Amino acid sequence: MVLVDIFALVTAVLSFLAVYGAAQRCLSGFITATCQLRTNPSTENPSGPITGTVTFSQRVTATCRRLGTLCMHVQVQGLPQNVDNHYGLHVHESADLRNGCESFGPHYNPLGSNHGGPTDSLDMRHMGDFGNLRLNSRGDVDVTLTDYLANLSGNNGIIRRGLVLHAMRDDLGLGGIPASLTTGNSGARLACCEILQT
Ligand SMILES: *[C@@H]1O[C@H](CO)[C@@H](O)[C@H](O)[C@H]1NC(C)=O
Ligand SMILES: [Cu+2]
Ligand SMILES: [Zn+2]
Repeated sequence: MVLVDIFALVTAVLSFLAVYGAAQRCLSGFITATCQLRTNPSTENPSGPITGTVTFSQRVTATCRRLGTLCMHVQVQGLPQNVDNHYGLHVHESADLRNGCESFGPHYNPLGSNHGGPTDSLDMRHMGDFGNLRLNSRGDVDVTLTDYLANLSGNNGIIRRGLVLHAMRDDLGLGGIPASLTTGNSGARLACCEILQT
């Protein structure tokens, strides 16, 4: 009799732990996307074509529907040098290539903020203000970036939006001129692509 009760108790405790443990861990996977950067068809790049690939990944917990930090692996070749070899990188509103990268519209800004830098809080930056890429010693870009704010999916997700690489350094909103607060004064659109889920 006592043995049976102990057995029942142990079984109850174990099944509680199993259910509770699963709920705490959640089921997790990754959501991934890619973007194939190409030279802006409406600008001429004297140094030849720009090509690049940005692969995005973000952990997503299926039962909790929480997203982790956004990771981006960015590779770009063929960038022309500029004054300090910094190039602004942002998510723009659309990925409409009808007029090259020009028809991608302004920075994707669902929260109505001013332009900023990646470490700024959500009311001080746009969703895809990823700051600057820098050329490495080989003259290209191969970096892994993380972003604490942007999500691939869900409300205000960046999939199907446009990614733009600019001709100049993004001043991260600190330049003190009107263009700082909209574009970081980062100049022409050198290359762009659509962020597509993979
Ligand atoms: C990103 O997704 C998480 C849910 O996982 C949400 O809490 C957060 O508000 C989202 N971020 C933005 C900027 O929408
Ligand atoms: Cu931009
Ligand atoms: Zn911006």
